[in-house]
Amino acid sequence: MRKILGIAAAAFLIAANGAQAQPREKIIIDSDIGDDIDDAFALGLALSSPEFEILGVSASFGDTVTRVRMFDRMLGELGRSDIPVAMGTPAAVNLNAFTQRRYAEGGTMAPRPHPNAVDFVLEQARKYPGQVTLVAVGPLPNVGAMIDKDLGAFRLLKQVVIMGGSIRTMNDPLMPLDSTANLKFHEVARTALFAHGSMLTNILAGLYYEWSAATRASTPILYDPMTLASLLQPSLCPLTPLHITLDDAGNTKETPGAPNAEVCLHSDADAFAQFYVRRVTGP
Ligand SMILES: [Ca+2]
Repeated sequence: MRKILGIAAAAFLIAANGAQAQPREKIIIDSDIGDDIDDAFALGLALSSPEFEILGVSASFGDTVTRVRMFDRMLGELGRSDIPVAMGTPAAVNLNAFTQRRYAEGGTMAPRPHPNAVDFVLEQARKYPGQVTLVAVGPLPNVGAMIDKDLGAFRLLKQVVIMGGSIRTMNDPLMPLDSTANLKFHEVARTALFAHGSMLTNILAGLYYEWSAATRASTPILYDPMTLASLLQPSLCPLTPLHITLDDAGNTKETPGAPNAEVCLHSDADAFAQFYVRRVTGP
């Protein structure tokens, strides 16, 4: 169930109307990095985008211990150990294979503290009220825990951009109309990216081959980077205002009412792939 769904907090709607010039967008990426390959590609896009000030990243869902190791190694190898790495509560349940475990466990980075993910995000929201965009590209136990812990602080976020949910699914939440399922990263784009030869593209290439060996797949689908790309270039994934509610089974439903979310219903795969390669290989 993969789909981009941007949920705007009330504070975001007010801030958007104000449209004040901001030099850089403060973001935090909450991610299940290490399972599918697209989280690493999302981090790569964020690190390649001067429009973003990355306040931190946080590991969510399942084996968060190994996820923070992967974050530490990637950020360390890229000279960005200044970016805090927060850790969500580890859970024994992880339905997905950790396909990039060898890389994650192979780092030799010096140990550093990992703040609690929930506390870290809420602290940043309080510190920069109305300025922080939370980008959630994995399952949402961290986000749920933030809401449970301090809804008032959570509402201080500027917006929450989520890769998740399903809309107009014909009563089958496991087979959604997926606005990002077409984002296949084909060989031409991969070759252009991996031939670039920077530290970042070399890391992404290595992760890709590890993921490919583990999954026996060759064409990744870059769901997660679209969350960031949609912030950088909104035309790649135009947003439709909808009123969204959750039913008791956790399904997102389009219901009558004033819009409370902006939802990407369609995306342009070729334009996205070109944008991604251009951005990550750019100056
Ligand atoms: Ca993910």
